[in-house]
Amino acid sequence: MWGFFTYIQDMNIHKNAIARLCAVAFAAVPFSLTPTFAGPLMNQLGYAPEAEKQVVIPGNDDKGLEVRDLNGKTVLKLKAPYVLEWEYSGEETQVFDISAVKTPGTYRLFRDGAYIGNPITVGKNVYEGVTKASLKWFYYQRASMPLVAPYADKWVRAAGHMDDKVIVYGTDKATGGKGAGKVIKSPRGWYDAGDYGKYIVNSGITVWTLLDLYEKFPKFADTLSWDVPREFPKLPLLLEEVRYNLDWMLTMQDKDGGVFHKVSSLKFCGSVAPEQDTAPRYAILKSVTAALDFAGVMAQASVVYRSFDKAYADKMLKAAEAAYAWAKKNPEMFYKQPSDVQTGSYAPGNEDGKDEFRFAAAELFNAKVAAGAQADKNAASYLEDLKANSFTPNGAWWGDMNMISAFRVAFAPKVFGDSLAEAAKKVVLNEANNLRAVGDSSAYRLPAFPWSWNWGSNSAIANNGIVLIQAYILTGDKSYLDGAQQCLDYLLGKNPMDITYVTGFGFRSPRNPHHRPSESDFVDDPVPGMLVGGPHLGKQDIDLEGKEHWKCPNYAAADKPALAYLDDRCSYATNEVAINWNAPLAFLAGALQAIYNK
Ligand code: G3I
Ligand code: 9MR
Repeated sequence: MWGFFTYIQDMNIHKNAIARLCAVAFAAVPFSLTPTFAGPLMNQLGYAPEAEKQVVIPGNDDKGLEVRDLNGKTVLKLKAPYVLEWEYSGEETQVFDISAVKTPGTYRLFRDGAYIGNPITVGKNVYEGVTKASLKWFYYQRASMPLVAPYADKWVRAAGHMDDKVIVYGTDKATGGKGAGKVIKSPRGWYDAGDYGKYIVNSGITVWTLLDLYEKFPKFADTLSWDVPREFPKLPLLLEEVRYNLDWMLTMQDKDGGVFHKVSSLKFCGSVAPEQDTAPRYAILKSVTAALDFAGVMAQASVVYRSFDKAYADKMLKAAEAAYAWAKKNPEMFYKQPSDVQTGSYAPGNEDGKDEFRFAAAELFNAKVAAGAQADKNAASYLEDLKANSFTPNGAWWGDMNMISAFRVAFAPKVFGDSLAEAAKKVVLNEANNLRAVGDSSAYRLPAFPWSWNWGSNSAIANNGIVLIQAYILTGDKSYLDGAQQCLDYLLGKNPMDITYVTGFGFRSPRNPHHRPSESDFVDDPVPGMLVGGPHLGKQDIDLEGKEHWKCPNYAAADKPALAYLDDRCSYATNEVAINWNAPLAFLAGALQAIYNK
């Protein structure tokens, strides 16, 4: 269907026509009534034998629940539990705990003698597939190279954005405007999301999360394999994929140590394939957040890659130190989107800088120690900077790297000293305790706060799960692992939409993500393994300024955050995909897979 839009694009019909067509698309979207699915709502991919298994059924009647194996034998009978109301959907629900079902197999649920819902799988490797697919998706996001068979399966495409003639945009106060207009090479890297921009800030939390999955579960990560062309066969596959983006990030550093904020065209292109987007591309401005996110990730990567490639590790550590030095000289140079640039900014709400300084200082000190350079004067200054900047309890997102720095320090008392490590551990466990308390008492058993329901809410839930995984590793307390399970269960089906929010997985999954390669490829199935942004009340994608709501009554009228989702390509506020959303999904699914399959 979306090939049709591409065809229109090729006919150069005015861009607004595309927007109007989106309106029509909203009107045409076959919509069901507000989702009050009879349920049962559950993790549609199943559960590990020892995992907590909870089934949510909207409603409030007194019927119990029966679990039967495929031979029809009843293995568990439960009475109707108490009824709770979920503030984020307005539903009354009943939660049935079927954790006692541990024998691997497939089961069915019965209520009042009737079979309800989907089959439930209990087994050892239920999250291996989604972990691999969510990691392989980064290959599908690669700029500057073609995706070919057999690796890309039916989603083969030509190379787009070689980025070998990227124009430096705008004056550069820190170097007296010498940068403007020069042309640089900035190839490779991952497209950020449904668009074709490449953004340093969003690469920061994304790369950190993927490398931390490797740091926390190296043996598990080494068992993962997916079918992609190999360029560095001596590297573990996960590290080779991340290197594709690290290589691009290194091209974004200027001679003065500063780091360009992003590479993109000046405006978003239409729903076209990468090779059809031929507008000039720019390296747009430098920023202190880009410099610090770059510094933190390069320092982390220098530790992770050191045993595989010392020269590469040394290059990254040197780049990290230069970026940090530039940031110290330009602490207020926050990104301000120029008026003629309309691509993503990763800036509003991110003009604090303290969290990025904390993140970079922690990673740099850790890297200096790993490189045997703790006596170096720079190392001492990184530690001083870190100590001068106490931790705050906010959850991790692209605009707040604090929790990421707390993860680093909490796990390394030998590097940072007991008192700093204890302070960091306290921040992590405090957040985990708050999440666990909400998860264990909410009507959907979901560790979510009111502020989890922003643009990209699914990534907020995944990042909440990561806090709980980190707390489990720090303490061995399984209640944290159960909380992480609750987060993954929501993303994979235990939600009011009764879908998994990951393309290509589960009984029902998103079909129309806001993802230009999927919209323009004449392949009906979207690229698999992508976590869509998820519901929230922002509705930035609906023209609400005094005009009639687009004909998508449930989405436009939704007044509860967990219901405000629309599986439509035009809904970039709820149905786009992004690298900083897939990374925590891969971490969460991978961590549960690694822990339950030790
Ligand atoms: O932080 C405030 C919070 O205090 C407030 O309560 C809340 C509700 O008003 O808003 C929060 O700010 C939101 C911010 O994300 C942080 O969550 C903004 O409203 C919201 O507009 C902003 O959305 C960002 C979106 O770009 C639009 O700028 C998303 O986080 C960000 O993930 C998304 O990123 C885009 C890239 O720019 C381009 N590539 C696609 C990518 C994914 O959509
Ligand atoms: O495709 C763009 C997506 O990556 C961004 O997250 C989103 C918000 O910045 O904007 C999308 O581009 C839309 C633009 O904002 C408005 N006109 C339609 C564009 C394509 O849907």
